[in-house]
Amino acid sequence: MSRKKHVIVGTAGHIDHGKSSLVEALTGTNPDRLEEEKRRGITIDLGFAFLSLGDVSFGFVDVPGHERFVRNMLAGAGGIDMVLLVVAADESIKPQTREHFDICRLLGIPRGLVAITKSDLVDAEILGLVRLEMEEFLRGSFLEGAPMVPVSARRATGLDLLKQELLRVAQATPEKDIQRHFRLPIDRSFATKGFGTVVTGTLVSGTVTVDEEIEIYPMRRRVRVRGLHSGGQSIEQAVAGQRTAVNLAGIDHTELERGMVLGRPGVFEPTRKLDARVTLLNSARPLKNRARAHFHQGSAEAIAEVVLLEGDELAPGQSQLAQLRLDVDVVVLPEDRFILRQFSPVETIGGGIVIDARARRHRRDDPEARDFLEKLEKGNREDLLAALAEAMPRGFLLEEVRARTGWLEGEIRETAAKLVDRNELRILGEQPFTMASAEAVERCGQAIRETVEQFHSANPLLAGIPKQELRGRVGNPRPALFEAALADLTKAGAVAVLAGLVQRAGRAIALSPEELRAKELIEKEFEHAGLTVPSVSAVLGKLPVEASRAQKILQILIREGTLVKVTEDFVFHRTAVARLRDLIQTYRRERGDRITVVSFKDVAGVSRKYAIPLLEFLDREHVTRRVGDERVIL
Ligand SMILES: Nc1nc2c(ncn2[C@@H]2O[C@H](COP(=O)(O)OP(=O)(O)OP(=O)(O)O)[C@@H](O)[C@H]2O)c(=O)[nH]1
Ligand SMILES: [Mg+2]
Repeated sequence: MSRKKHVIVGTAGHIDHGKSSLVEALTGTNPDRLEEEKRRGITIDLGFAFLSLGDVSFGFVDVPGHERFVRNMLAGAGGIDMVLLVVAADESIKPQTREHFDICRLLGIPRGLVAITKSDLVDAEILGLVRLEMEEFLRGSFLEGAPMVPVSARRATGLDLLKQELLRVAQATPEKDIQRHFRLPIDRSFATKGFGTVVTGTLVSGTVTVDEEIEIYPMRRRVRVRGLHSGGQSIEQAVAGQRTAVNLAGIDHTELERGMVLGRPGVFEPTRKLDARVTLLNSARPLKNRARAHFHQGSAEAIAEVVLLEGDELAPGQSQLAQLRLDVDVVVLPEDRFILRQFSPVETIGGGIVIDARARRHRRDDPEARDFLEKLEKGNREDLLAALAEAMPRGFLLEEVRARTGWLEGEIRETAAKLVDRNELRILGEQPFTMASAEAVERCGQAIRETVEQFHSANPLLAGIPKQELRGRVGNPRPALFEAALADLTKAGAVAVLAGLVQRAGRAIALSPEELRAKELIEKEFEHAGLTVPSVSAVLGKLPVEASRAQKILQILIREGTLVKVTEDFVFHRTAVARLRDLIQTYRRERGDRITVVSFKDVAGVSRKYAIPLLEFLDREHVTRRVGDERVIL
């Protein structure tokens, strides 16, 4: 069975110009489904109809023309492939003819045609005038030279020609991509008897199959597809370009609303901040930096603060890089088009194209941020991935790239491989697929080396710095990046990892058994000596190791804090020093806060030889202070 081409046609045009009547005349379905619409004779919300012509299956999205319902029109316009611009022969161009057409241009809708409706109400001369006006109006736009067909829904004239032209334009219209990620912006949600919750929308990319688990964004709830319908038929799989009704299991329809998006689990990342190129209509007033505007994308809407990145004001007809800060989460991808409407009074003022869907807050005058966006905007895939890698110096996962770019997994891997060949990127792990720029790994290695050096000089007695502590000290990169940088250094012979400790390679601090014994001997000797210590040279001279070794071991004991150096010649065990402090405090309690050298000798049980250096040591330690010949105990 040859597959039909799926094309979504959206109507556009001023109120009462005959859009819904024309859709009904073409398809046999009255798109005005609401009671209120029927009663008031106007369209309020989106209506849908289907038509099969030749090898094309059309989904019609009929929009309201009333200026108060432009936001509903926008929810439908987001998914259309071609526009059927409707203008009534008896009224010609009116405000929403212009506004709807502006919206189509801003959304980048590539093709369409014009129906001059109500042709039964005017004579040939007027019809000719309207045609001229429309040609003038469309000059220079994507609809310049597009078919323009006079029709009458009332008399059923011109419909065959219009169908022919619809088919011709549809055949030339690019089809939505079924290969890309499944994305369905919801435009309606309701409950049906026997089925339960149903949402509808235009399937803008990918495919969806019955029984599949999908995710509702931005609420991030996973549900099962119980059934699918399109054009009133039950189907097993819906593909991009189809109007699709999705019957969902495990969720109430009141929890779902227009603007939410169906997608595969874990693929998208909702965002409130996006960088974009914003364009202002010629007819709009200048847009000031940080002005608020209504933002419309897909079927979603939000309030945006527009932070201009290239000036304080955006002039009519101009475009500029900008950051949009939204009041709610949306699901957008680069190259998505959006519409901006003035905050108040509400009217369409412009639109734009998303450049970075996961933007960071950056300063307005930050040239790096601007360079980055220009790279994303103009670059090819490799440039883009390289720019992203540079922006994520801690390393990043395939999933992050996917959410930020909308690329498929295969595209990401392929692009990564090219950058690896160019030595610009490193693949750090497969499960999960982790990458970092070659430069980021290099910089991390540099930081590791510096940190290890600093650690050694601050802690000469420790073998090395624990790995986790080191990772924290070098900016907490992703474990995979840290390990890669460490492995590079190990391979290069710069550092060594022993029992979870990282040290400078070739650093030998381990003591020999002999040295260990010497260390013990020194410690014991001083511990036993209390405050009447032997001279350092006497202790070291007795050791079974050579003098320089003995000196080193003494240094180790002092750095460890086991021994306390009081003068070049006198070293005390820390327990002796602690006992001395206690004695001083007891003296203070019992005999007051003044002590002479004589009393000190008495209390400490030492001769003058020790008393003077010890008192000077206590002064330095702020235990005592010298006042004349006496000490005050502090
Ligand atoms: N004489 C004549 N009247 C028409 C024709 N098409 C529509 N009308 C009438 O024009 C009025 C508006 O038609 P709709 O089709 O509801 O117009 P619309 O553009 O859908 O209006 P909104 O959706 O509210 O913007 C209705 O009373 C129709 O009967 C036509 O070809 N000839
Ligand atoms: Mg209508």
